[in-house]
Amino acid sequence: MSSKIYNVPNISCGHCVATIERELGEVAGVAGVRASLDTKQVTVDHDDQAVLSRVEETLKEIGYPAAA
Ligand SMILES: [Cu+2]
Repeated sequence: MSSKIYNVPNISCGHCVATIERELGEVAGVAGVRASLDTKQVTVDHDDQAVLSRVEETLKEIGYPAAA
């Protein structure tokens, strides 16, 4: 199991956190998601690096793109 941390500047309230955790939780291959309002970071647990491109696409689609 590996974890990847994304900086997501658009996180502005608890609703954002809930949306991100729900939507990324549905991405195939994602083992766990934790989003933080305080740090504006999203931590994604995964077994396979290939999952991360789908995670990044999903973040864009739902309006929370990861900072470069
Ligand atoms: Cu919000």
